[in-house]
Amino acid sequence: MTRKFEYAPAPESRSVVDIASSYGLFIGGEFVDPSGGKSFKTINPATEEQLADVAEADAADVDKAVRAARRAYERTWSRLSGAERGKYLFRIARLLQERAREFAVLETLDNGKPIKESRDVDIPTAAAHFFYHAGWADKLEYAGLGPSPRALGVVGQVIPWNFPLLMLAWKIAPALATGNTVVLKPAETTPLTALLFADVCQQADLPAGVVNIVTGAGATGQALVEHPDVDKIAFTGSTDVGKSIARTVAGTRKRLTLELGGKAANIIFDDAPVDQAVEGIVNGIFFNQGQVCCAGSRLLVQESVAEDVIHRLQRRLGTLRVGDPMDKNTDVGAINSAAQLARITALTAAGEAEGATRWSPPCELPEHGFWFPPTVFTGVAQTHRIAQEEIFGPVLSVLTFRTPDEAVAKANNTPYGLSAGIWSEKGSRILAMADRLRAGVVWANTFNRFDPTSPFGGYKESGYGREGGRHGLAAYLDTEGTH
Ligand code: TAP
Repeated sequence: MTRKFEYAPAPESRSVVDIASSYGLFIGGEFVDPSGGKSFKTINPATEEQLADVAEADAADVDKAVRAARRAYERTWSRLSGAERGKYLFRIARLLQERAREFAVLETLDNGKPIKESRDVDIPTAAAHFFYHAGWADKLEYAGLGPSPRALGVVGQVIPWNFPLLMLAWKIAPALATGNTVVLKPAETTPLTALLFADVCQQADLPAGVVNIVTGAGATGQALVEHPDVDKIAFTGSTDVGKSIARTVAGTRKRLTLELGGKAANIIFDDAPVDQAVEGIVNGIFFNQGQVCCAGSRLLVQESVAEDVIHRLQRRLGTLRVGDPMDKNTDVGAINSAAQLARITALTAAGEAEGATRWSPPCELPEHGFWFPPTVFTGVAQTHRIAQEEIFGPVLSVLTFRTPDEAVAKANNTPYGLSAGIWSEKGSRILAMADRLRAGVVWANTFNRFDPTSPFGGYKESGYGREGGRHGLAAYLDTEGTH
């Protein structure tokens, strides 16, 4: 049985996505039932309505998927030339483009993010990752990673719910381009676009077993991490789970890359173009409801302009439209799950209890679903939990500074080191600051820009390894002949 969900008010621009009432696991090129017969519900977080029943993979299913990936690696994928692998990646990229509206609607229904973000950012950037990596597939010996870099074999990949298809693309595109086969576990709350991607793999005639999708909760991810025949684990998610995976993998032959949390500083100097900076602050923290590992969740603003910047920011926040993610005018959509909403609520309560001042623009939140208003905390001290811990929600903590030295010290004063933003008219100041910030990505006079050519990844507790660009290829290759 399938139900139809409609998107876009104008009949001529209507696009429709079919959602099956239940989904199996994608193993060896086909959808199969889970061995334990178990399933879980995925819901629309904006309405709490059930979208579908999804198979829950146990250790036996994960084993089956790893075997399928191993077979595909040995019999097919490792025997193809780079140019032939590239053709499949190009085909997948084109199919993602052709089916972009279907993917965008499904992503928004399953995740709660505004349709204009899935449509303009998530899906096009996912397709761009496949195009970019398709281009590398037959040029790996020119990537500066040694004369004949080799694939690692079978890769286990575990991804979070905040950019479901985009995180899948960040993982699968480089793995396939470099000649590996994949078993991927999407997040429990957002499995649907990964399953639609499985359909795209079939449509592209990708050889069976090259991509396998095992849906389930944390235990499914753990079974994948523990499987002895996996050559590499690539994980994106929380720092706590990342640490436990690192412990599990320690002492085994598995390679590991980790993309974990962040607490980015968005630094505004007194010579910054203020209106542009305010837009950058809004995009930095309210894009995807702030559920972004590199979100600009700490605003560091120079004291002499702080009052003006905060005033303009508050005025701008009053114009944000919070509500139905399927409405293309919506700026802030739903929080992905009840659990995430509870975490945001608890941390913001801690912010008030520790003495920071809380502010939100007047906005009516829908009755059903998981919602949190855009929120700004002023009077934040560096020791406050809202200045140290990742909230992963539409919540901005404002701190001030007087000198560049103070800005650097405050920006670097968290356990994380994923990203940062600098707003200033002076190029020399931007370069000097970028040098001193312990962040894997530093944006200048912009924020939350993503491009497949550009490596992304963290320092400190934000993880290790890079995704994207030439550096991202290294994570999937044996460049020293040691594997
Ligand atoms: P996690 O709870 O860490 O979940 C991430 C993925 O790991 C999910 O698929 C999850 O399954 C699975 N998982 C949970 N426990 C596991 C275990 N013991 N072994 C193996 N896999 C396990 O994070 P989340 O709540 O989904 O995502 C939010 C966090 O991810 C934030 O902290 C955010 O900063 C981080 N994040 C980082 C980045 C980058 S690029 N650095 C990007 C996005 C998100 P379930 O879905 O069933 O829990």
